[in-house]
Amino acid sequence: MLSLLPSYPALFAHKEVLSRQTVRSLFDEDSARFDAFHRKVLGWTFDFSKHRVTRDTLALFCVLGREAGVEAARDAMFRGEAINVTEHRAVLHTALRLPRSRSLLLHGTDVVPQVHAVLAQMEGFVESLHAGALKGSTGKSITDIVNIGIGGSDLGPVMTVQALFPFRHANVRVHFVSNVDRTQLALVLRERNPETTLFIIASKTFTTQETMTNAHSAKAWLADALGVEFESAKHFAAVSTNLEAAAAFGVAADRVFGFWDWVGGRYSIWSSIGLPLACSIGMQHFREFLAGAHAVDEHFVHTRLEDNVPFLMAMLGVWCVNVLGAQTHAVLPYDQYLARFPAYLQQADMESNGKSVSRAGLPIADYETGPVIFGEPGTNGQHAFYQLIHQGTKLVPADFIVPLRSHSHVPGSSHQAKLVAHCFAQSQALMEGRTLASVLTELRAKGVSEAEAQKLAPHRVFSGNRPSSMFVTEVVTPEILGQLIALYEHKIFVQGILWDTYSFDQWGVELGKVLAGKILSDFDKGTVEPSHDGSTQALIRMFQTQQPAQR
Ligand code: G6Q
Repeated sequence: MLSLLPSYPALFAHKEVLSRQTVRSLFDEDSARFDAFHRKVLGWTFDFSKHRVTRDTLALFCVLGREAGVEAARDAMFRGEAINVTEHRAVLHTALRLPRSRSLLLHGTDVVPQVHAVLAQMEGFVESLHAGALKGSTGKSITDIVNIGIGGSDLGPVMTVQALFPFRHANVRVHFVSNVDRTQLALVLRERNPETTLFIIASKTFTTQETMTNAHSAKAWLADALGVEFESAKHFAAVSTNLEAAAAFGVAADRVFGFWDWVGGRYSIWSSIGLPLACSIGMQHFREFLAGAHAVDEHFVHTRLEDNVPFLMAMLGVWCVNVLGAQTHAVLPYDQYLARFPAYLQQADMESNGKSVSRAGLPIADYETGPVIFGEPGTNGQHAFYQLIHQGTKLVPADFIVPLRSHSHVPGSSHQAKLVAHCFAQSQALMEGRTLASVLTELRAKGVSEAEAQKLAPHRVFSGNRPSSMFVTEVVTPEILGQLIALYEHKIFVQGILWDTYSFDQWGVELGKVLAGKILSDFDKGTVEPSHDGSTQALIRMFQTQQPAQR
């Protein structure tokens, strides 16, 4: 447990020492502060110099990481040990991005050839699609792919297809349906031509209620439009570990793309769950995406902790949450194409480390685990929730993510310069703040009366000293995006080690599913199970009064 590590108390003593200084004063004292507190990792520069840290803090981070056994835990994951203990599984999303020349034995079998066989199968499918050779049941080429999946079978594909939109293939459009709310399916289908639409049913288990409900509705939509005799096999593909269930649904064997139980849902974008992305950007780009992530794996495995970026990201998070008291963490991409990156990370991080029981099964009572992750693209967020980050009572550490070049730049346009200026300025403002004296000076200079200046000034003060990291790259490409996601994956992994949680299960999503089943059974039977609480019973009756219209 984190609180039992020998060096944990030293972090608090160190915080006291640091509290005599601000980050601004640390910059004033040390002209090389940026040099000491940034790292380059592949195509990214990670600047953490605006955090409340010194060289002593970094040394403590490394001591703590070694006491927690981060390196040994990392190596066990990469070796394929069953580190997902509560589900008795290995955690090998890193194997999905291994080059063909490598091997990795799991229970005596090399998984790398299996991984590359599925990649080859994906390649065949994607090439036929792009060539217009995939035909629907009326003989027309497929032009629109609709991915039906939820959670890990949706968020990665949605985020990456959007992030890499500039790399899309001209002949294909990719759409997503995840919610069991029929509105999402209806909105996607109203613009589609059934003759040229193919659905990918993406479900690791092929039993998820939302996904199967949408899949059956999609089949009914096709049958309505094309006649009940339409060739279903020409309009469906499936991505699943449950090959029998996919076949039973009517998906042709060569269009079922497998993956393995050692791939967690929220870590599955690298597997055939990435098929919608491959359909959008093509296999060459998809392989570059995998290569980007693999390069980060190599960095994570082979770099000493002092320079190991996922490790440093993780320890800065632990420092902010456990020592400085942060409850949240903002993810702020300054790239419209990365708009869904915060939502993607929300799942990756909060489903992994939103736990309150230690690996030994004991309650974690004396320290906090994963923070609330939230965010929106800049500059929009600046006009919405940044107020609280700058002047609220809470400490909100932030990650700014910014490519210097935009895919949408046109000569003479100032959009990108303004976007980047705002990004840099926000992290500067959070760190520097603004003193009462400087606000008063400005108000007086504007001719505001002394009484009015004294009244207004406190509202315009920024405390500053608020930590943020800056992730800078030249331009987002498949490889660069692969690197970014992998950096965060390994950060989450390291934090799970520090917090002593099992990061690769998600039992917290189960109870609601069970209770929904009971409520649905009440809806079906027209009864109200007396074991429900009074509120739930009343709510069930409210729906039942609407039922004739809603069933
Ligand atoms: C992710 C979770 C969860 C999962 C969905 C969809 O790590 O396991 O979000 O991805 O519940 O599950 P299926 O892919 O089995 O439909």
